[in-house]
Amino acid sequence: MNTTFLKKLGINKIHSGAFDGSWRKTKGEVLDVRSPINGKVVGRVRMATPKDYAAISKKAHETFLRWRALPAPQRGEYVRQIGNAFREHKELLAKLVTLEAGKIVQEGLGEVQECIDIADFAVGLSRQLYGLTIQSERDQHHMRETWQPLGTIGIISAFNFPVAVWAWNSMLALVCGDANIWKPSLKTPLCAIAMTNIAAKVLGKEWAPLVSCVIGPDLTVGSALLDDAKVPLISATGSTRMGRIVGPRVAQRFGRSLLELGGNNAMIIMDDADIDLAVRGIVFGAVGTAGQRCTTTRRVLVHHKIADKLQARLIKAYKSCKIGNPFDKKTLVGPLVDEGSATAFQEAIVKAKKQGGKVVQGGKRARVAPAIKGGAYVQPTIIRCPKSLPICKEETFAPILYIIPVRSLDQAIEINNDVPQGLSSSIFTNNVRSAERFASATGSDCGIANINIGTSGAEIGGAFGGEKETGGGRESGSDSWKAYMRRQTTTVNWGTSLPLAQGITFGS
Ligand code: UN1
Repeated sequence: MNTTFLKKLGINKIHSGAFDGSWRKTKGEVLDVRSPINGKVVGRVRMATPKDYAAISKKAHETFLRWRALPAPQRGEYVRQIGNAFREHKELLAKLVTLEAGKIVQEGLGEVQECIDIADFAVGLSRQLYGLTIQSERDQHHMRETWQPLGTIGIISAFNFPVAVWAWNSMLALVCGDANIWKPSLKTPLCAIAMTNIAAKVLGKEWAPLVSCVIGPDLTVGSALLDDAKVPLISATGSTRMGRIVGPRVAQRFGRSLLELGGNNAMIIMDDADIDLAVRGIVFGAVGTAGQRCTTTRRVLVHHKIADKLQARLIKAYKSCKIGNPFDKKTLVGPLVDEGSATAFQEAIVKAKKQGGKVVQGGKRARVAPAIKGGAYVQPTIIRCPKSLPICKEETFAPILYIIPVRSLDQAIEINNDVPQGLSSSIFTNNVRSAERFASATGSDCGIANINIGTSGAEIGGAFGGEKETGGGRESGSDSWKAYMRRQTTTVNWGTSLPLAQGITFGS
């Protein structure tokens, strides 16, 4: 595979794993970075140590102290230029996402577009960041609520969105007046190096430590980040298992965490649904990114009257999905990230069968061209279940779809909600009552409840995240920016006396 383009993104043969304005001379172990496409090493990173981390944190904090004083629209101007730099590098970055995360080219481009979009969104926000004015009970007084910069934000990101999730967090954090330290997945450090280089170049020497980056082992460098009292917010995306460690650990020091963890997303297909739309929505949601999105469609809850028909349509559509090299324009399904994921895929299928599920499509490792044999390619799989089985409540990060027939909307909503996770959900129906019921207080309990579109592929303008074991955090659009700031209440007395609240008289 041709990797000469890495040079254009400033990635060296053995790259340093610690950035605090410039790439430090790290002393940690060397990490081999493998492409999921063929399992071959495409880069090397000399990882950071806790000592590197300490230096980075200090510099980020010092830079934050100056950055927070800059008017927010001036901060936004830097972010505007960073967004433009992402635009200029869109193709190259997408290529890197494909190489390192194994996404097909279209999805790689889409991911970089998310970075551009959130930068644009953040620029607009930089002239807003609205607070409130509040009536005071005291004469010649008024109250206001303002939003102030928070500090250095720790960003922990997963392999499956190796550039966008950082951008969601860091572009908002920058306009909010914060610095950030990025700890990317050890499976996709090259994407982090490239993004850091692009943003740092725009920020220049004075501000580059705002986009610090640390690539190192979870147990040493990750722990240092979690325990760092100078990092008031940790925004972590990844597994529920990871979130269970991050949440309590950060809370222990009264830090905040913004968690975006696993999903187990269902699509409800009613008997009045537009089946053509539903099939397209399911295929993109379940097969796209080889089933490795936190928003991937994992369950189809279909009205029993149309279950067989829908299943037949899906099988037909699945058979036409080309599996293979994600650089090949015809490919729709690239590799899983590594062998471990392929093993989890196979184990889930064995379990599902034992529990009464029937594999009606796929179920095996996929046969691919010899040149990419080293990758973990699997067949997108459909398992028909007589009812919701225990395995249907688990998130397996692979393209496995459970089809579960339901008798009514009530039952569909009940099964939709009867899982530990609560990220995304959707309904396909042409009945406005069913649609609105699904997205009401008595409907889906997820952070995302879509109508006549799939569970994945959210736009950046909405708040993104979910409930229960998904972690409760919201990032990206809407008012998610508030997580990156501290709220301040100010009461102003513009009169000549000092009345106390609650009518208290104190002394004379
Ligand atoms: C993730 O998988 O962590 O809605 C994020 C989507 C994407 C983001 C997924 N915009 O599928």
